[in-house]
Order: sequence, then structure tokens, then C-alpha cells
Amino acid sequence: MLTLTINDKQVSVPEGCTIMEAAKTNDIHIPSLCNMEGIHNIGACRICVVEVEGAKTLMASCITKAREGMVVRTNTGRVRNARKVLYELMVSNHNVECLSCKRNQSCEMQELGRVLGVENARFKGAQSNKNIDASISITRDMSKCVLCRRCVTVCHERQGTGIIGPQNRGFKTEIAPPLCQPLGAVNCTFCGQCTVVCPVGALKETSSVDAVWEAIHDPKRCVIVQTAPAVRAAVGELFGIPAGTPCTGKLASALKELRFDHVFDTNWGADLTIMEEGTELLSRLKLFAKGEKVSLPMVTSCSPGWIKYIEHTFPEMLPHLSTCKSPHMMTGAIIKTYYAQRLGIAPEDMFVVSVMPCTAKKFEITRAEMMNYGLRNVDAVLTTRELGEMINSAGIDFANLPDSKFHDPLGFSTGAADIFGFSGGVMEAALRTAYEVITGRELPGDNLHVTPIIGLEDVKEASILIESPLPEYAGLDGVELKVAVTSGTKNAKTLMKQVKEGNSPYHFIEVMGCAGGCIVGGGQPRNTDGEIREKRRGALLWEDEHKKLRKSHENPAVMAIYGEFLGEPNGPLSHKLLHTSYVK
Ligand code: HC1
Ligand code: SF4
Repeated sequence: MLTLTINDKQVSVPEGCTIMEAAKTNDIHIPSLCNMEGIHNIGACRICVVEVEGAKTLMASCITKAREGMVVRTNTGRVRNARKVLYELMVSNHNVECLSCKRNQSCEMQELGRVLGVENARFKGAQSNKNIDASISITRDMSKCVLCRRCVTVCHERQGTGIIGPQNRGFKTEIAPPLCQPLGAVNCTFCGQCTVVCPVGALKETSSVDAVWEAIHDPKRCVIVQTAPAVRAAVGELFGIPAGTPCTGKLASALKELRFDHVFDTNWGADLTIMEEGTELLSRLKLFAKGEKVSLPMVTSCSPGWIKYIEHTFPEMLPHLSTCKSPHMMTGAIIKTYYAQRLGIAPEDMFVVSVMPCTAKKFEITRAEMMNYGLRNVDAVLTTRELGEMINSAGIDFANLPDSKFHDPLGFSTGAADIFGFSGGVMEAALRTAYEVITGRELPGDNLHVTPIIGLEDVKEASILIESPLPEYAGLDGVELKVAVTSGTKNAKTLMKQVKEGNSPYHFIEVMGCAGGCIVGGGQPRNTDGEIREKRRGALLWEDEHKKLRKSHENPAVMAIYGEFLGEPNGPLSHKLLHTSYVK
């Protein structure tokens, strides 16, 4: 520990912390724009400057280490004046059409101006950059960029993708891919993590809101919506409901109020995915037990940011991916076939909308691999944030909505589907079913949880002994099934290198593109610090643990589809509608 003085108060803090951290742990707030909790400090904006006794210049408190005996002042006239000048210089090169900006009233730059007491912009600078790059998933509006570099840090350090960085020099600096190419022309995974940390309106999802309103208002269209597991754990935050409150019932009610014709649940598709993916895993394991050549470990395929990453970075490892489409694509395929027949309407007259915590899903639905009979399985993706915009603009009082249920037949789900929304959940859901099919017994463990794989650490692993009395699985009797779970493309790289080098000890790997899973996807409400992540995870665990049915193979609405329409899991119709493959 070391002792220093901040604003005449003696404080003791651990060695190695910064002045800003020392201040924060002693309830002294230092304003900043570029600083981000839990990730490297950047020192780009300098708004956090403080006076340090003996130092000639003001110091950026986010990157200056606290030292024994240091005397710091965070709120002197010199400091306040410097912060204002820095702020006004940033504003001089910023598009200040705030009233027509998506971030109006949620913009951190606006809030900072209020905190600093800025009342006029003294410097009338030229605008250095007005480029707008609208990719399928993400729009970059460089007229609003304040060069804080949060997006660069996240893309490089958290996601390990390193797609964007400062291009050009000085006044012409632009945060962009090399040579200022569009995001759609480089190896961007469309994970959207850069949009989550952008403090202003420079990085955001490419909006699908108008297209969805248009479909809703078109009397000839049958507009069907489905919503992802993780949305229910976070959407309430947009309406002042405390983080960690499950909002499933209010969400279903809000979607009905928005006048979608049918309100379904991607959770239903998650249970269906487990039937398909579990069966696929068992087939690969059986071949492996017979000594036949088969791609193991099998790797999950439901996160489209992850799919894009493996295509760009490990294309030769594509056979390891499960052939399953993601749950919302499976649900879309069933809606436009089985459900269209049941309603007696042409699939061309349907418009399927997925509400997702993910920006990469906007790209996923446009892929040629995600079509059947010449039609897209899903027509539009709204992020959780975009759904919030629609609810607001329709004047719906979300917080006071009564609970309601999703519509049948694609609205019922088991607890296994809820946990898809956080890292480790898909694996656990698959094991709950696969283990029981092979052994005839329930997955052992605390309340159906495979404790080592549940959590938010970088790479988690578990091994489960298979003891099967069934002749069909005799080859697997006594096998130690080894599984691993990771999230965030940076962590996935570690596991995939092992696979590439041929020394991966695992049979099955779950990868999600965003660190922590969909609860902190690129389309979720923007506050995603550690505490919020845990609360969202808690909301989904609560949903799982409070359901009567918690294993996908127990979902009667999924089993009914096999009886009425699909036949067997992994059968010919399933393969046509629910599976796909990716080629180099
Ligand atoms: Fe996800 Fe999935 S879990 S990918 O994170 O497999 O986006 O929630 O919807 O499709 O179910 C996202 C979440 C989501 C799919 C499911
Ligand atoms: Fe980087 Fe993801 Fe943003 Fe692309 S979407 S620039 S990969 S953080």
C-alpha cells in the first residue's frame, strides 16, 4: 500500500494504481471521456488532468501512477480551465447537430459538457472529416468521432481483431480500417463491441427500424417477430428497470403492442438447436469411437461474429463447425415453411424480424447460406437498442406493461434455452440433453449446472465420464468427454490454435464472439461493466431455474414439430432447413 494526498485528504491505495483509480476508491470523481473500466487506459482525451505538486504540467490521471507522498488536486481553477479548453477544442471539430443524432441525451460528450459547465463554444474550427461508412451491420459517422480511441482499444485488446486504428495524421486523423477502407471490405466481424463503447454517435448499428415500421404498416404483410434469450435480460435497463430484472413477460407484451402479427421466442429455436446440435455431436462421437475420421472437436456455430472470425482467421478449421444454423435462423426457416403452411399464406407475404442483442446478426441474415427456396429465413434484425427506440416512439410505457406470454406454437421454451444468452450456456444446454440420451441418466452436477463452464472467465473446461448401458453407445462407454467454453474472439484464437496444431484435447467447444456471451452483445444497452454483466447473467439463470422443464428434449412444442413436420433430428428435412455449411 502507499499513501498520498488527494484534495487535502490522506488516502491509502494499493501499489500500481493510477491517480484516477486512487481517487475513485476514495469517492472522488474525476471526469473523463476516453477512460474505460476494466480495460487498458488510453490517455487520449486528457479531460482527466489533475495538478500534481512539483510537476510543471498537468497530468492525465488515468495513466499517471499514484506514488508515495504525492500531493494531488483534482479541482483547482487551472484544472477546471484546462478541461474546458480541451472540451471546447474537441467540440470545434465535432458535428454538433445533436437534435438529429441517435445519441441525443445518451451522449457522453453532452453529459461531459454539462458536468464541466461549458456554455459556449469559443473555437470555431473546421470540420476535418465528414465520411460516413454504412456497412450491413455497423455505421461509422466520422463527423461525430472525438478520437477517444475507446473503439480501437476494444477491437484490439478485448476482441483481438485489430480492425480499426488511427489513419492519417494530425487534423486529418480518422479512426478506420487500414487505408480508410469500409468495414465491409475488411475482416471486421461486425461484433459491434466498438458501438457499445463509443461515447458519441460516431459508431452505431445500421438501423433497420424504418424497414420494420414499413412492414408493420403494410396490410398485405404478415409480420412475425422473435426475440433472443439475452434481450429479456437487458431490455428493461432502457426503461429504468434495475439491471438483472428478467423482463420476458413485458417484452412479449411490448411486441404485441407494436402490432407484430405473431410474437414468437428465439428460445424455442434454441431448444430446437440443441436437438439438432446434440444429435450431430453424438453422430460425430460415435464415428470417433469406431475409429473413423471425423472433425473433432466440434465447435458451436450460433454466433455470427465468431463465424466471420473463423472464416477470416482459421478457414481451414471450418469443418470443425457444427452445421447447425443459429437458433433464430432455424426459427425463421420453420416460420416460412411449417408455419406458413399452417396459416395457409405464401412465405413471400411474410416478414420475419429477429430482435437480437447482436449487430453481426444483421449480416448473418443476408448470407446466401441462410436462405431456403429462394427466400431469406429472416428479413430484418433489430438490436435490443433499436427495439427500445421503437417502444419509445410508439409511446409504450414498458416499465408498467403487464406480463404476457409468447404466441404458440413457437413461443414455448425450456430453461436450457434461456442460458444460451451467456457464455457456457449453449454447452450446458447441449450436455443436459446429450448426456441423458447417451447414459439414460440426468446430467450430474449442482442443479443441472456444469459448474466449471459457467462463469465469465476467459477459457473454461470440464470433463465428464460417460457410462452408457445402451448398446448403441457402447463405443463411448468409459470415454471422458472433454469440453471447453470461451467467448470473445481473442480468447477463441487460443483454443483454435490448439485445434489447428492438432493438440486440442477437447471433443466439443463453445465459442461466442463477444466476451461473456450475448448478454453483452454489440446491440445491447451500452453499460456493460462487470457488475451489469453478472446481473444480466443472473436474470437468465433465474429464468432457467424457475422453469418446470429445463432440458431441450422435454420441450413439447419442439417435439411436436418433429412429429408433425420435420421427422427425425438431423433427418433430410432438418438438413435442408436447419443446417448449412461454410466453405473457404
Ligand atoms: Fe444469442 Fe443465439 S444465444 S447467438 O448470443 O444461439 O445474438 O441471446 O439469439 O440465434 O438462441 C444472440 C442471444 C441468440 C441465436 C440463441
Ligand atoms: Fe472491431 Fe468488432 Fe468494431 Fe469490427 S465490429 S471494428 S471487429 S470491434
